[in-house]
Amino acid sequence: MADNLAKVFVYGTLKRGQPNHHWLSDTANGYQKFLGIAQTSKSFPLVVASRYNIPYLLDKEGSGNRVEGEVYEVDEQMLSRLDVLEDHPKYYTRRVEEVQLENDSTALKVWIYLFPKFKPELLGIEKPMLTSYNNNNLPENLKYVIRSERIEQNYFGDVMST
Ligand code: PCA
Repeated sequence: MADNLAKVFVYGTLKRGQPNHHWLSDTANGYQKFLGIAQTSKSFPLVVASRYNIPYLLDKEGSGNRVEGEVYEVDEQMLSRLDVLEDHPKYYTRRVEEVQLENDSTALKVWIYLFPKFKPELLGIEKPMLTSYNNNNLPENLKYVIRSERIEQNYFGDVMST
């Protein structure tokens, strides 16, 4: 593979069995290879928020939990496709953080999509901070709504501070 390869850690809808995994598995988007399950070295709040029940890793280091996710090796084309999905850098911000692979606890520096511009309400007591996201196990009222089923596209005000 002549192309530059990068590592990305996904913790939300991009994981296997989750609603946006097809972005990663679609070979038209580029190359990807699963490297393993990992945990963030630092803790961050992982919450489900907005009227469409989107998972966000809030950029508030030290709160929440060490979060579980999956590490993939990707090429530049795939990474730029994921940037489109996550609307980096306007919405999520892609940044390098350290994670530890589950099997051999190797520390890796990986790309991760954090959510920096969050409303303080997202840290409210009524919002559980998850350790691992799984849309299939969430109650009906917290299930992810895919883009094609969204009525109102302009929902950023639910979650982003201005
Ligand atoms: N997709 C990205 C960020 C949040 C989301 O739903 C991910 O799975 O890591």
